[in-house]
Amino acid sequence: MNLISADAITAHNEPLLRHVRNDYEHLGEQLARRHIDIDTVRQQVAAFGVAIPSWGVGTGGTRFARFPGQGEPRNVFDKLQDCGVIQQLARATPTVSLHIPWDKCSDWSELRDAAASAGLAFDAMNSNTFSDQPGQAHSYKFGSLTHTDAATRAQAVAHNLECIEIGKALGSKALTVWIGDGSNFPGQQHFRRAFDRYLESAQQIYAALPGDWRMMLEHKICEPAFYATVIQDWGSSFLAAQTLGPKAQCLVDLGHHAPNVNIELIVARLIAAGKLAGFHFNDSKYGDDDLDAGSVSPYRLFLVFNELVAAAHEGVAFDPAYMLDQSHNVTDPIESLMTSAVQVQRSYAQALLVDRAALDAAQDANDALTATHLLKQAFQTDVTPLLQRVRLDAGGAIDPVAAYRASGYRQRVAGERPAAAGGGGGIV
Ligand code: PSV
Ligand code: MN
Repeated sequence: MNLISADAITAHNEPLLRHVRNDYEHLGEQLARRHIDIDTVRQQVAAFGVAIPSWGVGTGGTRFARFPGQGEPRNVFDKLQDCGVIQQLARATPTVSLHIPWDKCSDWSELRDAAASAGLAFDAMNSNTFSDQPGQAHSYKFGSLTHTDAATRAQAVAHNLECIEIGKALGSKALTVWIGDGSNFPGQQHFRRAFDRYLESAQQIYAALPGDWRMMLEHKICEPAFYATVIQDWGSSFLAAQTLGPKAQCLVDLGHHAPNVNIELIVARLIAAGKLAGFHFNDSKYGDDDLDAGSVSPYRLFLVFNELVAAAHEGVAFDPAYMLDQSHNVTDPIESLMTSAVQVQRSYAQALLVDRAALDAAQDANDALTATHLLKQAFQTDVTPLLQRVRLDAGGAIDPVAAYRASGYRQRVAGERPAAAGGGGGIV
């Protein structure tokens, strides 16, 4: 795969090396005063990875319009190449999550080899029963896994089973199920019966999961069913996961909650119940805006990681899957995804800096001010030199966006990939 040359990355890094060395040393001194060993934190951060959604490298859109970018990927191989560049420069995204049928191809072993040559592996598979595909026998206009018609439900189940088969060929270990099912009018749908139908369909999918796979149930408060979605909130998701069994867990997409909902509290509850599947990271102001992770509320992202780090620190066994899920409407997707991956990595690094013993003591003493100060102290620490060092050690770029722009990659692929059509509503 034609990525960015190693020489170009070295040329970018060379003049910055001295600054990274000095800044890292300075940060190390600051952290040492707080009894934190910077090298230990660096190793933990270096082991962290967040998956890229294959659909994220294409330009997104809204219900109103989509404005295509230059050199958009034409197929799953182009998408993998873009993901390869992201990983090459930012070194925080070793896996890609596919969406079927958007990413269908004729030879899965060829795709697996292509991924390996770009230094990538496959994360969770995503099924799509929220839109109709050409030639499909039954429409999902009124639902899929919860449809009133048994044949439509069977078709949706069969699609999920196909996703599992593809995932097996690619080395994936999880299936993420998000449905758009629900209702747009009060009275349109019998709430309890629709949920029962969901369980019945999901049970058939669950039964087909290989022993070492997980089924990740993704809830969403609204859209496309704006009155009520069947898997609306973490409560519905949790009920379903409980009913299905241990391989079913709840996936938290940060954009799928009502404004002001305390997402980090939901995360804590799911960890405690052994039901946290993982995350789709993005940010939002109003709803499922799919803005870049941490672009609006970086503190909230940090607070989510604070719960994860706290649980790990306390020895709770859990293994969340991390993925970005964003729609890039006005930026180059590669730049947004690199920036978001680093933002997620940053939040993790900051959460590792929380003085857990002091926080425990402040909580036990009901010292609210000290407790919240301890979180702020970690959040306000600029860990940039640590992240730069992690990228450098792994062969990445000190400043991924600058290196990417200097490489001319987008201009190159724009010459190879014909311009995509713009026009009407895009994916969300
Ligand atoms: C739905 O809004 C969602 O978050 C699900 O994860 C889908 O798979 C994805 O977005 C599709 O864009
Ligand atoms: Mn999502």
